[in-house]
Amino acid sequence: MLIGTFKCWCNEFFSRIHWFAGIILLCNSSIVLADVQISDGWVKLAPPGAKANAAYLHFYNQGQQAVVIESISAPCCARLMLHRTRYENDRAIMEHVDELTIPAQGNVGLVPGGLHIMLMNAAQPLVAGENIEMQLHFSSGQQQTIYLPVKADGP
Ligand SMILES: [Cu+2]
Repeated sequence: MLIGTFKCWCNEFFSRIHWFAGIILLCNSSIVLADVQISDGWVKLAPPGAKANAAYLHFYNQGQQAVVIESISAPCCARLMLHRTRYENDRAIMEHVDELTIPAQGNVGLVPGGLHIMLMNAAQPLVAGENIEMQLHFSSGQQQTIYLPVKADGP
């Protein structure tokens, strides 16, 4: 009788463990994006009247699989684009970039003069000191919200 009770308790205990394990697994699947760490993010305050602001940040993918950002959006602005600045005869040319791949355990830096995010047609002029909310849209279908401060000069 005692053994039977113990067994029963034991079974319940283990089924609870399974249940917890299930929750941890569920959590893990949503942590996939937390594999991407963001640092040194900032939005450069454009001169008054400018229709676009550039944003810079650093991605580090600590996961074992490459991560692809397909698009970026922000409530502040009609459209966000990924750009790469390239120099031709001392002239800076901005090219549209379709998607951004962050290799497994790799870094991608968006910096002045290189890759950057372009925030087009802000509904209100951006103000130094405010934080701009952006959504990163990954090829996995997941999203990550980030906040980047607006600054007049550097990060
Ligand atoms: Cu640009």
